[in-house]
Amino acid sequence: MANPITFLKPSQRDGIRLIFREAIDKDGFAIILNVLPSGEVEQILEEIRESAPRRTRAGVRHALGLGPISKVAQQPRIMDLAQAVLGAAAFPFRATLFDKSPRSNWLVVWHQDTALPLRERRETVGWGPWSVKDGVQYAHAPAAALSQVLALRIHLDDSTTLNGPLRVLPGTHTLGVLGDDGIHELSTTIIGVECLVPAGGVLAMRPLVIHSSSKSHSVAERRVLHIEYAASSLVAAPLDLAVT
Ligand SMILES: O=C(O)CCC(=O)C(=O)O
Repeated sequence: MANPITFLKPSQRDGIRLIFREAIDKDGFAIILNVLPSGEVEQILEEIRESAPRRTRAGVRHALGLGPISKVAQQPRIMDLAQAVLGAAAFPFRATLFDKSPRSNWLVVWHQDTALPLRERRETVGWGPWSVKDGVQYAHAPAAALSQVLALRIHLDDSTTLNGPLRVLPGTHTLGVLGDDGIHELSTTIIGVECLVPAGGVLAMRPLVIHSSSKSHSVAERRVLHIEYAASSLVAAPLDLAVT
């Protein structure tokens, strides 16, 4: 289990931000506890329920247009985490609500997140192959663009060893964009870390850190808001990132 970072007094903010940045640089991920109080988590869940989003099996994709989710993405403590790593111009560009439960149970094999949503399809060296998901254009991106992205996974339920938590291979974000064989090889040589995060905590991760998750073996839901932030509107230049 990774050493979690806890938010302490505002006077300790600069020290905590430094520890956080160092963990992201070294391991490609970090866990921060107690970012949102439990009352706020309950309220977010209630607001999402009321907005009745259209869902797929894994949850809700392209969710940044939903009021309650956009509000979480801009919440000052969440923005502060994104800015600690990406700088003051950081902004959210994509949100996914991953909802894993006995009713909708799923797994993902070891992979890196390499596709970025783009405003339009323009063949560009280093980008591709292209695809369309839910009407949004996607291209696999070069490592230089992905290294300017950070995902903040806001836990709306406790993630436990039983309900299909995310597992990561520490340090693999530094290895660039890997093929299936390379990913498989690393998954047999590096010891995976289970990211057990209580509700209200955040798992921050680089998209290139190799990750996976298994099916849930619990009745407890595991809802996670996965929000991706870019360091600036130019990270996909000469292409334009879509906000979705
Ligand atoms: O939430 C999970 O279990 C998997 C998420 C994932 O695979 C991803 O963000 O690419």
